[in-house]
Amino acid sequence: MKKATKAFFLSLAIAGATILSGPARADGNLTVYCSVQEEWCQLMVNEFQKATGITVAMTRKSSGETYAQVKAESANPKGDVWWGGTGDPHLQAAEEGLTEAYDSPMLAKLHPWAVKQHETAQKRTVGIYLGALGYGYNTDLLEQKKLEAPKCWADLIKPEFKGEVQVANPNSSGTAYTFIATLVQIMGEDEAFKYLKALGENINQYTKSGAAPAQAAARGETLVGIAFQHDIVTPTITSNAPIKNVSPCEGTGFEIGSMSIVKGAPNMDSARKWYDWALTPEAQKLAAQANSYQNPSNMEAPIPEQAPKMADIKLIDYDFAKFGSSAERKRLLGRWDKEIGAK
Ligand code: S7P
Repeated sequence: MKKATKAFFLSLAIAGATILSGPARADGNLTVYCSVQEEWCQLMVNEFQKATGITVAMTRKSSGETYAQVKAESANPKGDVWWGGTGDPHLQAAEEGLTEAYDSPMLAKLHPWAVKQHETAQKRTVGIYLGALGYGYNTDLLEQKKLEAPKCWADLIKPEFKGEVQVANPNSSGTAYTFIATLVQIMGEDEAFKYLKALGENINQYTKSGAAPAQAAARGETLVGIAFQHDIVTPTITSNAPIKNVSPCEGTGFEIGSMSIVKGAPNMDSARKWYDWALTPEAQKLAAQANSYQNPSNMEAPIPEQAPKMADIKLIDYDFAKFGSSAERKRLLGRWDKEIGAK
């Protein structure tokens, strides 16, 4: 047989064998829904692929949006792991049976707050990091506008801040839901909604993503951005932005950033491998490399030196079981839509 003909038959045989053996083994793939900043999502994916050889398809969406996607796909799940994002929607997904119970061998290495999140969710989610809520203001704009520096939540509803404040929409953003739940826990629900209504007068935009207001304040597009404090630190490191971080004087809420395996995940073995790996100190150290400065949940993972110091922040005793419950989250979002969002 001539060389070219031989090569032709050889390629046919290889193609046939590939078709007969079917697609790549399901466990060699993984679909991750990621709810932190894109840079961190991408770094995690790259390092996991290197460490395991598993091919990862990743989509980045805010926490509320990912919750909605997991729910919409529940009859025919497409995602395997939901990694990152505020804990409340992960707890809601757990309660609604959208995620899978799992006991990772890494649990013993985690801080008690991360394990408590796992227990609250009947093992269907786990804490991966901690971050406090606050706001940042652009120091150049503050000086230009000759305004006194805000220190408290109460300052943000003053008339001089009209049109100067940005926060996300709580339907898409876990950060913004944490904000509402924080106010309700500090002020009581009716006072909190009065506050949100007054704040509405000063809001220039309800963004989709929770970190966007911090980035906008860093760029001088808004004077104040309400966000997690670690998201306010990031632009000071990446672009030396003139933004000052504030821990509000009344106290503030915090998030237990969480991770869950989707119920009926098509690639369950790979999902568990990701879950165990994401709880190692090596994986958690990647956050700072991607300019994300939360407090990690593995006790052996170092807290980045740039991370806001939790001990210096007046933290409320955030009731995750209540504010992560399906009924409460639905009710508060419904009330926000009716009284604030629709206006
Ligand atoms: O940027 C990191 C971070 O703040 O983003 C997560 C957040 O839920 C995603 O943003 P949304 O508010 O848009 O949902 C936080 O968990 C995380 O610390």
